[in-house]
Amino acid sequence: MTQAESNRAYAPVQMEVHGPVLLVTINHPPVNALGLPVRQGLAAAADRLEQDPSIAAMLIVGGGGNFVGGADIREFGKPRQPPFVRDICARLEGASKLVVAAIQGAALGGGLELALSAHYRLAVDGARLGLPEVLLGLLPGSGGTQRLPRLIGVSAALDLMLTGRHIGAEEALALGLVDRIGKGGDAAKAGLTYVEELLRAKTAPRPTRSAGAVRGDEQDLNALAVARETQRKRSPLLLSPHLIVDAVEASVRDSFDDAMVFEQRVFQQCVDSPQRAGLIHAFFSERQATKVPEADRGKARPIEQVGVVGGGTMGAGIAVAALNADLRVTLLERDAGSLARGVERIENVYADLVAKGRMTPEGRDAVLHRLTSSTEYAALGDSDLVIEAVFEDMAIKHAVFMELDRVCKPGALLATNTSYLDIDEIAARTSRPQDVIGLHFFAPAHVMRLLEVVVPRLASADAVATAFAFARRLKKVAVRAGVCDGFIGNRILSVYRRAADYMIEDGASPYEIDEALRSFGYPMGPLQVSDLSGGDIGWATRKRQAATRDPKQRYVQIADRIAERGWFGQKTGRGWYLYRDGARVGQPDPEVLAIVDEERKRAGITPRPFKPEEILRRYLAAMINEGANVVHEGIALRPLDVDVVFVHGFGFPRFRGGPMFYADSQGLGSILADIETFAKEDPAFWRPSPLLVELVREGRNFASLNTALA
Ligand code: 3H9
Repeated sequence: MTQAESNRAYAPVQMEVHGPVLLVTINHPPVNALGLPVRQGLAAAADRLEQDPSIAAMLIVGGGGNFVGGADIREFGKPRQPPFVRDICARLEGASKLVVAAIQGAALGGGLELALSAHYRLAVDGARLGLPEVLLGLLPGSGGTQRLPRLIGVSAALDLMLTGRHIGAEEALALGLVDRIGKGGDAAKAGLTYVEELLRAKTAPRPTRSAGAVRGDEQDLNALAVARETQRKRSPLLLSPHLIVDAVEASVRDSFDDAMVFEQRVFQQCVDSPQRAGLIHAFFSERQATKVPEADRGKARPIEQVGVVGGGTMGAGIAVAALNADLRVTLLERDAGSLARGVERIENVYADLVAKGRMTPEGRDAVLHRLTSSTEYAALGDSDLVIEAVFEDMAIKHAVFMELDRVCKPGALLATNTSYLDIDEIAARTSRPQDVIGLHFFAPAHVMRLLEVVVPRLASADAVATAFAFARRLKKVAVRAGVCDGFIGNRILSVYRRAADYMIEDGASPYEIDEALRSFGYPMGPLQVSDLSGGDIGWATRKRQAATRDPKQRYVQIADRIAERGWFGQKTGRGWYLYRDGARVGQPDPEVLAIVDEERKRAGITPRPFKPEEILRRYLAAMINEGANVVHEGIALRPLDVDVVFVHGFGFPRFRGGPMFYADSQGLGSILADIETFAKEDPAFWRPSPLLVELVREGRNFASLNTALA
């Protein structure tokens, strides 16, 4: 290959002439994002279209399987450099020659906006179209808020922009978003045929800005009003959904050019917001978390057959998660009765989906066909992976792993779903500790996306790589954790929950705690969560920890007093809240407040008022400080791993990026100052993490540790 040929091969935007058609291919791995080199290439292609008299039309396609994954989101927050996507779009739309986009793979965000500025669009099977900017705290900022409603109508455009959902070629055709579906999967080939056809028919350019689907009638106004009200209820703290509605309203109210000015203004407002920074941090962190040293070194083993030991809530949920990933599953229980109940739990999940119309009976049967069940360990002999989800008792786990060691084929990955037990100790009971790992699912296991991959000392790199590949197959967000009591999530949880308990005993009502956390963006407060998951779970943990608890450590007994009454939350009709007549939303319970009062008296505490701001500062400082400890000890590889765990497993508001990202945004100095202030009243609990102290001393932040490893 000559140098010229090789330059051409690696150009982010390539141009090839096919008769009268200029074929423009965007080739910028991994997803053809519209970074500066792509924008420059597209601007050059627009020049060529305008200037070359032998060219009658332009066809834009993406190379490497995707059209365009959107703006290059690494560029947000940095100085913007022209040419801008919106200007390129305007030039293409205004071209006097025909511009066609042929979409293969993802056409998302700025990628779809580019396609919207073409005069005609074709999508091949498997294409995914969408404007997911809202998920990144943004709005479509290259004309999407104006062209999409004009093309497909206000209501459909609002739906796509406010959910950020991806749609396939068929739905895009039905909505009028594309004009044709190309068969065969090759966008360039199908696109060239289409352009030739359009040229033969002497089809004129058709600017989307002049499309007529915005009518400004009652239906449009009603769709806007409904969207506004829905977002007010659903996302009161978010900025971009509300601005999206405003921008679409501008499409109804203003001329295209005026509305574009408005779009640009509100887009910039989103770009400048901390929510955008938090959401983009969350996006990259999820991907970064899967980059662990062992996954590079090791080789993932194939997994098709999964064994699940234990058919309780967790085991059944894990089985469903594996079945949903097209895997074959064998459920094992110790006796026929438990096995039947386990299988029933799994069947119920699918029965529910069928009842809700989200699955056909045939689809359910096909899934359940891949499920087998047994009470004999021998049935797990050909499993590639076995996940144990039995009672949290070390002796029982030992027995299970000794059996697995006996029956499983060599190379099978043996995983425990324990939430806190020492996996090194479990591994040591087998003759193959290199194949033992923790796969810590969160309930309900088929719904919650977080999976902690807990890596014991002797686990092989292949075992870790296999666990991460398995997580990807299950579409889980996997985070590597080291072995300690509670791993990343539950260990940190136990500390900030203590901070909450202390505040309750010192004078904050449980309901004030929940309210403060909801106002921060949590969907539920910690006590509501406790009621939902069952107060008996935390009670059992506290009883287990009692033997090893430092007797000098402050211990608040309020939760125990509630649990002792059998008030375990929603399932028993009362817990921290009262659930009258099976209600799912609890009411504050005066009897709980009386228990709190009694306990304060017993502990000799005179209650004092807590402002919401103080509640948040204490709760978050405890979380961040323990997060720093977890990173310091190597339990989490990086601060971003803690962020991913909290966003996906513990309801931490995604738009705040995660606790460690949030700490950086507040300034680590102020978090440390808070901890030092709180330490004056309880130095045993409020011990600044050595890592936090070090970072503050060096004027660094948690992000500096993310980039060091990225
Ligand atoms: C926007 O467009 C604003 C406009 O309205 C206005 C201005 C024009 N930029 O997910 P994957 C990286 S906002 C930079 O594992 P998949 C990703 O980090 C944007 N990088 O692959 C990863 O990197 P690494 C609107 C990006 O096949 C690698 O690509 N667009 C971008 O499972 C592979 O990613 C979106 O919100 C990007 N835009 O899924 C779409 N996208 O290998 C966001 C990805 O170093 N992207 N990367 O870890 C996606 O949804 C998925 O990545 C996609 C591919 C479906 C495209």
